[in-house]
Amino acid sequence: MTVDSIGPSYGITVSRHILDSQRHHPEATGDLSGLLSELIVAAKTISAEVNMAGLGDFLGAAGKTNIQGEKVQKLDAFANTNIKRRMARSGYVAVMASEEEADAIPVVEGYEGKYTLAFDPLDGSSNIDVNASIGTIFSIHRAKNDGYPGTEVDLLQPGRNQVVAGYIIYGSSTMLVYTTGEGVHGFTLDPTVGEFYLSHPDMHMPARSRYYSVNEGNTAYWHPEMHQYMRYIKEVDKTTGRPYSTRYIGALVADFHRNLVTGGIFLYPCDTKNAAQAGGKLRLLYEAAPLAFIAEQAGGRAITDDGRAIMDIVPDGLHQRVPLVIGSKLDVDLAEEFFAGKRS
Ligand code: P6P
Repeated sequence: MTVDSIGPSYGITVSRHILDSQRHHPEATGDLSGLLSELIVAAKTISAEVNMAGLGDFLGAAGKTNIQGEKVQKLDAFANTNIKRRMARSGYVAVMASEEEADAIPVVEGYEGKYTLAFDPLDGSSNIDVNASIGTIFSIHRAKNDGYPGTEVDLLQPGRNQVVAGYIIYGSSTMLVYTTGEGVHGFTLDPTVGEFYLSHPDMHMPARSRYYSVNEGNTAYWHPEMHQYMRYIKEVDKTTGRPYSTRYIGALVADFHRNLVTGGIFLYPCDTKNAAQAGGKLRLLYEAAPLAFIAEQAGGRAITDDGRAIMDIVPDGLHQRVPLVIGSKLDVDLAEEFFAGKRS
């Protein structure tokens, strides 16, 4: 990606891009475009608050704990409420799931639409008070019964069924990255006019990288195969580009976005840190599956540490956790060999 390639696309707003994409589907009713447009309004509102968090009363904890057992930050609560209320009355959604809500979220009666929306309203919120990058992740499926109130059954679909997946990263700039299954496209918010402009058309994740993203604080809790993989990528061997460099922001959306742009591998395997993380820390429905859709569309891979494709896993609950190995294809392939015991 070079600066020059941003120039000619600058004038394409995300709304224009969505409508152009819709033209490829004569059967489209415009509902999906409408859903995305509403979600983008919520994102702009969240971005504005995130960018001023230090000025108002938005830093710190909200004084409650969510279904994940995590302290809810004030901005978490704001982002969650903002998305929930806007989308519940959009007329495009049948049912929603949020990281911040224990149960499926119904929409306003009479406003039932044809899609489901699962979202992490503010991923990486431990970064809020230290002004590090955070983000919103979303996943959209077709509901099973168009126009009727949706249920948890409509939400518990494998990532392979996703219609749209995307995220908004609130970083040095606010970016929207999404896929409808026709490539991955990035848009940068111009806050002076409140528009997302196409800045990263047709994004591709480099096949091989030299960056790894992992919480080394969990080393004592890893399985032997993870230790063997980590030892390998840290060995000195210039002919194979080793040792890799470590980059870890502590917000999945930020670590994933960097790896999408520069290449890299993110690993959060099963560990013995605590029972809640025995099956992995990250949530399938609104973290791993949407990012897996984007990764695969950008030429990357996303698997569990026992080699299952994230996109093939049928969720058994709204907040099911999974181990996650995601990023540059050849790097994930290599990790997979170690985890399968084919290399040591
Ligand atoms: P750890 C943030 O809380 C999150 O869910 C992801 O965004 C991030 O990748 C992960 O947890 C960080 O976990 O254990 O390294 O703090």
